[in-house]
Amino acid sequence: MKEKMNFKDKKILIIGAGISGIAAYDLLRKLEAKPTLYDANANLDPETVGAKTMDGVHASLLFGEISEEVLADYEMLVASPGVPVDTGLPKKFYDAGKTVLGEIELAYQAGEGNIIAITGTNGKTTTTALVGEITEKYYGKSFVVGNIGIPYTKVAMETKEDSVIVAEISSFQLETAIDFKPHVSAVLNVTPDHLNRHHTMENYIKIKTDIAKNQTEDDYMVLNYEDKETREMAKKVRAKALFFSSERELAEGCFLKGEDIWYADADGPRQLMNIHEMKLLGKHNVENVMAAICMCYAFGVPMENIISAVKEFNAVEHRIEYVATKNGVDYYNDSKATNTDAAIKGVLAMNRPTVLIGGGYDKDSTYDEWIEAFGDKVKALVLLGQTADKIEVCAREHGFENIYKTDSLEQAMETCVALAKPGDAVLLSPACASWGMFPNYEVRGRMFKELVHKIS
Ligand code: UMA
Repeated sequence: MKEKMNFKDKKILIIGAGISGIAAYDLLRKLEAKPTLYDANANLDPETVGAKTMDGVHASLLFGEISEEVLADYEMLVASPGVPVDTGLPKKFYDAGKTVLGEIELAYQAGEGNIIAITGTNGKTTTTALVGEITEKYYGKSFVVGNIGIPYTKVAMETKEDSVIVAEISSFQLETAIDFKPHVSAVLNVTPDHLNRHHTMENYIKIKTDIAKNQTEDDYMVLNYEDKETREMAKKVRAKALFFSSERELAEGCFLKGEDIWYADADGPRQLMNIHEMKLLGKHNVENVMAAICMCYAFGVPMENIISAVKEFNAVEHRIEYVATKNGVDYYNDSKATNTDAAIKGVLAMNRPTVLIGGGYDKDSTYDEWIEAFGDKVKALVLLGQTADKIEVCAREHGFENIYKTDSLEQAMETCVALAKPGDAVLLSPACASWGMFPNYEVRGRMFKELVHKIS
């Protein structure tokens, strides 16, 4: 085991005063470091931000411009996930040979326990919540943390040697991992996302593969056999690869055969359950379940406990979440579809004519495949946000003309209510991040749900 970093008395700058930065600040204070919480947004109110930390009005805060002189004073940087690390302040720290770490590494250094770490372009949150529930039921307690919305740093001090930590880890968070070593890792799938930050697909894939960079032969990496990129990862890591497949029988791992989920290992193949016994919908969720089975079984949870927990598990909020039926129209919140791949799954899950709300923050994505997936199902596309024009152009290129552009989610909802007929569905599945209009996809999803409930 590598020696843990010592933070005591160190002057550490934390960049980003969101939930990750606030939790990092408190953790560093508890570790007797001397942290300062910095945010590029000069308009933040020190009192409001200070009140979120354990130091209240006495919190050490810095907002807006920061001089080289002040910077030179800090020996370490903790970067929040949303902060790009190849430019700006992080680059300055790297160039000066100083340590840059993020939420996952800081929590790993401060905490203890056995880690299951999950990444992938899509399905992370559902799979993390499911693995969290399976392990919680079997071990009595598990810490479910990370990109799912609870900073790992927030609970790190509560973890013990025998704690179970289930962490959803985004590519943003993996970039700043150093010694972080899960016992079981998973990369569910890799499709283009966040390329404005990671620049190339090669770089994005490398970052995802790095979830296993410190794993050894005693550890496990769960991978999707049907995703070329994740299948290839098995060759690049030391961990024992464990595959799942929705397309073929595997000699070892979890697979779908007809409508049944099977598991095979040295004891031979065995049938585990029928897919209709689970409450989650869609093929992508069968894959998430199979990944969770592999992870939990490798971690040591008995198979019968895994299967009974899988059967009880419900969909996660904001992921093709049924909201209500109003005037014969079913409303679905898929705000978590922040990229085209996730949004395609949202459209495919609909089984009726659909009025689709799309658009948001521009991540340099292309929308062709999403629009091609509309088929005859999407009857109208209601657009909002920065990407509205770009999506409109793309949709028209693909011959889809029934497009309505709006300036707000309220206006988009009014348009949907006017367009949808009894028997139709209205689906918020934007294929874009929410940033620019909302702080995050949860706020966007909740606002959508509120608007649905207000329809008379
Ligand atoms: N900021 C700067 N400088 C910058 C960029 C941002 O100062 O260059 C400041 C902003 O002004 C803002 C703060 O940083 O005040 C926001 O920090 P943040 O964007 O890291 O957001 P947090 O609230 O700390 O939440 C982060 C994750 N956010 C992102 O990755 C963008 C949350 O993931 C995560 O749940 C949380 O930490 C706990 O780990 C959200 C997300 O959208 C859900 N993730 C992306 C996704 O799922 O696609 C990756």
